[in-house]
Amino acid sequence: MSQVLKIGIIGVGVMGADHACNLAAGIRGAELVALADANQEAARSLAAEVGNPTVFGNPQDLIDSGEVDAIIIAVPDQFHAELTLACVEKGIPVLCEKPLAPTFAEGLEVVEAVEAAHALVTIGFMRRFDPGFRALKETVAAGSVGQMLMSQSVHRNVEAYPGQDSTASVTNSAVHEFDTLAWLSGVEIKKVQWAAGKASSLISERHDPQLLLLWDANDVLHTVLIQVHAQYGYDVRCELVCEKGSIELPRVPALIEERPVVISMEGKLESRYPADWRPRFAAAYRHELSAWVAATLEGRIPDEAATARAALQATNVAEALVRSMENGGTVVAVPDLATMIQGVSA
Ligand code: ISE
Repeated sequence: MSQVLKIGIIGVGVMGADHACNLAAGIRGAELVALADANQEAARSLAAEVGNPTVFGNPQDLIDSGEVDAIIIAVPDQFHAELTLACVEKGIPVLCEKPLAPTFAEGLEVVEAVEAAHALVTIGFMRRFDPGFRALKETVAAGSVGQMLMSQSVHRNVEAYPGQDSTASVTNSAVHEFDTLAWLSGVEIKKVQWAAGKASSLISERHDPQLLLLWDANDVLHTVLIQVHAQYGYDVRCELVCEKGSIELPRVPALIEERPVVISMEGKLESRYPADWRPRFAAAYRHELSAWVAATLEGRIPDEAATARAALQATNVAEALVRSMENGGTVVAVPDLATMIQGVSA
């Protein structure tokens, strides 16, 4: 592979455009050479902003073009598996947006293909590259706060994506927490329970908010409040309750790049919430891209990144929670991933 990684992006929606702008602004060792999207108008208009890469109307044409060394997949969740498989078949390294797939069955097929081919597939759980989440992990690992006993997370979006139901809050949004909590604690989630009470009257297609309970292999209880139609702003919180202290992320307003200060004036404390995840995780997305480009040039995936297998485990946890939801909130054991992977390939 050349010393410059020629990158193609499939999908020019919110995340495809974000990655394209980051690459165009300059990621060492990377060159954005192609975009693909059925929406040619959107693809051409993005291309004009990011250095005029070649525009393809069909993802497979980009994959077959021979013009790219690596591909970023940033399309709706239901197309992640098939496009990742198409890249694996061609031996093209991939950074695919999370989740690996909306269902375990689709994700399992990808993991088996990836592992059989020793393919370079990274899943974009970008919080692993966020300075705040990394500091949480490093602080726990340093040991002075003692063992982790519990954690409480909050994940809020301004408005739910239209046309989705309650399960999408778990499989598309809270799936971040399932990856993050396993990564932070170093062990897998073993048991889950879904709970909910009064729902917002502002949205009828799904139950919002929801409370998710997760027990890990050390019996640490993790709670996640997921609210995807919260109206006021994008808000992600995480507190780790440990034996000798507690560690938490600073409140979002202090972190976002567009307004990294809190103003006290005229008897008020003033700050702003971002409208979505891009400003909140801007640094994480840039670090993720830089690490992915550098590692891909060396023929590996970044050390901290989510592998296809780790991403499948997040979807495995999500499916257990959906089962709990469908059964009125029973406690559900998370099936053992290694057994299921062996079970299918045996
Ligand atoms: C969205 O798809 C993302 O990945 C965001 O990071 C997440 O916070 C949001 O809930 C998802 O819908």
